Amino acid sequence: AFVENLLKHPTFLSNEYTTKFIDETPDLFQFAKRKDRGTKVLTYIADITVNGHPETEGRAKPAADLKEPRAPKVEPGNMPYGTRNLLEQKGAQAVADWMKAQRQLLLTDTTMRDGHQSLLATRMRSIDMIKVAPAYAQHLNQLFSVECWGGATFDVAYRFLQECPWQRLRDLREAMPNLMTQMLLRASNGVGYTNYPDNVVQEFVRQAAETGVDVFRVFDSLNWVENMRVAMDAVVDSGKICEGTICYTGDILDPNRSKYDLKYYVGMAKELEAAGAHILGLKDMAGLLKPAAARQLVKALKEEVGLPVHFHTHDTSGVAGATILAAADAGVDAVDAAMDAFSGGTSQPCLGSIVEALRNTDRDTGIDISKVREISGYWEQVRGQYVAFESGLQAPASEVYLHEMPGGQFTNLKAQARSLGLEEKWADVAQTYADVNQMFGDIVKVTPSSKVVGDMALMMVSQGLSRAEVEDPKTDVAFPDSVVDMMRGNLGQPPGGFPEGIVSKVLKGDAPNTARPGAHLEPVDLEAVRADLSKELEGFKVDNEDLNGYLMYPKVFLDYMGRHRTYGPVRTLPTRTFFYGMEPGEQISAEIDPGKTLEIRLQAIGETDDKGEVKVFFELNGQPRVIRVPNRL
Ligand code: BTN
Ligand code: 3PY
Ligand code: ZN
Repeated sequence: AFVENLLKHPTFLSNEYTTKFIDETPDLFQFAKRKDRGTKVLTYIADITVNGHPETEGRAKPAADLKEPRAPKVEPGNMPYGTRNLLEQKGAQAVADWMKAQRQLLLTDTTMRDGHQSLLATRMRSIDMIKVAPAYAQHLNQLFSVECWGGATFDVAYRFLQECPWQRLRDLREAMPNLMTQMLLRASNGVGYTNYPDNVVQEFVRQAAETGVDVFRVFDSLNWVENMRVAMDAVVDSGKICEGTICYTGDILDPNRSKYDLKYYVGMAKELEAAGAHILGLKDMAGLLKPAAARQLVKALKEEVGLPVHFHTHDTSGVAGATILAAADAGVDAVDAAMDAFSGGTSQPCLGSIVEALRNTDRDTGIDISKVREISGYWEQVRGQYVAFESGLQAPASEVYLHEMPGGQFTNLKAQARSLGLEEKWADVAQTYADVNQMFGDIVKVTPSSKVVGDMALMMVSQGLSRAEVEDPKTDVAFPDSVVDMMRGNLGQPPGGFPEGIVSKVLKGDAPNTARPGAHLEPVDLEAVRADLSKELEGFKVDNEDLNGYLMYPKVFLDYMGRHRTYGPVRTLPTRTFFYGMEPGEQISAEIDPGKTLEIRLQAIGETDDKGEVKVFFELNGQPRVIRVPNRL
């Protein structure tokens, strides 16, 4: 009944489920608090079994006979030396020096972050990562790093997976003590979509370093180094590795696209070096860097900058593997790849194939390919559990050179266009996205600037507006909020600024702020926020991780906390159970604490009674339990 009350509560339904809800309905929360965690988890399973999960409704379902993924076995005790040991013993600069001295091409595995962010809408759950982490530690100790945090994974964990992103990081860190973890940080935008006050960014970095991030890839969505300094300084102060990153856009081979030429990138690299980066990141988020261009660019960066270079790309076009090999030839120090089963398409190129392509060459990675196959076999089983989130992109897309959408956005925007009834107009959306980019002055498109371009393009296509009409001072245009925000200067400034004409049209003549946004944001009183939050949560002890989650995403965090009180530690459920509930006769286990395991059997599902409720019959550790949930179907 509690769940029903909660879900039918007008505040919950009205989408204004903020802190007020908790203030005004303390009885509900008291009730939730009194229940033990076993009952909460059963309540979740019962609800999903009866009503389905909102996120998988109407989507493809995994085959009924698909088994729970089994991770490769590891020998207890054997923990080979890895890059994390070097970082711990000698520090960040020593790791950078070591990178430059290596002949083998160093690899970062992105499966646990960009791989699933780009292929499965970021929906991979922690349990599927944590199960295989010991195999990484034992068998893939040659990896440079494991990218497993940041980007979109932070808010998706709270928002859609009902789990704490900090706990994921802590668990992975513990399971792979010899490997460096890596995160993607959007500089002043943290892991969000907007500029945060400087002290919020600093506090976030401090906490991420403390909980377990070793390598911070820091980028700015407009390539504005000025707006990266606060985050970069915070990383350097934490003692961890600062990968100051260039976002690659345009085409250095195209003489008509001279804004982002070789000179531009070398200049930015030098700025990042001067700003204190240990490593230079080269982030090709859309997969636009062509093999011949990679050869030129990497060669120039290696000659003119003293930093090791770490290259990241996406295989949307299908030729990213060739670009990686060209970059390797030109002397790149490290590259990103995804495990075979999570590679290709809008994700990274295939890790196993890069290992094989370089075998017996002077850039041989030294990685044990049989272990790659074994671990990728696990990932293949994992991917099968998430068919509901597959994008359906079947083939490489040369179209990416037209629109320049980042890997994570491409399939996302396609789905958004579909939901707006614009599926047949996709070619139009792609062209309009390119037009908007030119109208905004040819900017870097990566979260959050890519979202702004996407919002504008969808608005134009759905309203049938052309670029000329938008730019015509006589046409009245209702610009999306994100566009207004960006033109005000709230994401910072692109090289050369935004074109005056579009700025004055969007801002209706108001003056933009062209200074660094963080310069005029008041610092947040962290302890006051902690005290308020604790009060909102009825005395719940707000630790630093919770506080940082709330500072990035206040509403998302509070919604997560509200559901957590009702459903408990659902992150420990198998993925199939989490998204689809259970079948009568099925038995699962969930380790809710180390050594405390719930053995759960679903016995039967009753009829819906006259109050619209269903009784669901379980056995919990051998004891019969009946849970009542509303039938909302
Ligand atoms: C979300 O998608 O908002 C998070 C997933 C949890 C939602 C729970 S699942 C059981 C209950 N039924 C719903 O429709 N929402 C909640
Ligand atoms: C992110 O910011 O999430 C990205 O992956 C950008 O490429
Ligand atoms: Zn990426």
